[in-house]
Amino acid sequence: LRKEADAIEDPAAAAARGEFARDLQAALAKRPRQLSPKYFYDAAGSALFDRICELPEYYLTRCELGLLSAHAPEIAEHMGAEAEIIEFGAGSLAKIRLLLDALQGPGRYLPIDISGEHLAAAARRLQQDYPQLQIQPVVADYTKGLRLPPRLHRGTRRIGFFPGSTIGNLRPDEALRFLKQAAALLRGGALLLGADLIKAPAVLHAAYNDAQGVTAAFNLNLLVRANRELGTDFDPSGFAHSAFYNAGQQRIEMHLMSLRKQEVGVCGRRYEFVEGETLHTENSYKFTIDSLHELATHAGLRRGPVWTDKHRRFGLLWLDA
Ligand code: AVI
Repeated sequence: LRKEADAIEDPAAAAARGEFARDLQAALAKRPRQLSPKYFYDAAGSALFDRICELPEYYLTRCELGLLSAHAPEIAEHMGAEAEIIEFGAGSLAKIRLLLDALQGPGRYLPIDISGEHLAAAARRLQQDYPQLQIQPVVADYTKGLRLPPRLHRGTRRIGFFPGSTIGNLRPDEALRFLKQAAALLRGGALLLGADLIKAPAVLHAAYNDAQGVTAAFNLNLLVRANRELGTDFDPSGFAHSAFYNAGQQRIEMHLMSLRKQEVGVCGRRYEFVEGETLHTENSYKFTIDSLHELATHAGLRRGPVWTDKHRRFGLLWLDA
């Protein structure tokens, strides 16, 4: 059955699976063991992330939605009419709705996401609610060289939207590369960037160690996904979710920690985990407004207005490209 399914798998899915297998093997072969967080987002992982956004401890989404709805008219004014909006890592397309409600008919909306099924379903729902809007979903890994369809009209302003502090999941060198790429793609327009700010470690810790265990399920789903897609034999009950604030690096680290000595098979190779050994699955960097401006300036973006909540938990930055 597996062979038959492989035979009819579309080439893009097969290539993605091959990349996942190679990256997982490379991650397990080195020390410390670390894998890109992009592998969290299969359909189940994307649904779990949507649940994380609703958790009482996970203030990021609520804060950002609050900022977007409070300042949407002002943001819309900066965007101007007829601009096209390009959202990087668009997920379930909830945040853009706040801007769309304030904008008078953007030219076009291009949501970019790595999870094709999730994006297609979200785009269909959005289209139902905004029938006049031209939506053109792009399934791509926006951290790699990105090619976009040509501008709608010559001179159409492109506004990038990179919310959710997803920038924090990139390594600092990747974040800089991404911003440089965004500056080039958006030249003449701007980037609206949402980022989580440094705060009391206890608040950060709670956001990634929720009482309902949704973040733990999100982290462990990586192993379930590997078993399903790659035929690995991870025992998810043999691993525990571990998340903590690394103050020196100004980041939350998420790991999957082996609860015992065990061996795992990945595409014909076996890898040993000793008790307590981890697979580092995600970094979530936290910033200051100054550190974000410094990064953006380095990438060739120019600082514009900043919106933040009264506790300065989250920042929304306008950066001219
Ligand atoms: C998508 N990203 C910004 C989330 C974050 O907070 O770093 C992913 C996440 N990981 C655990 N909880 C949420």
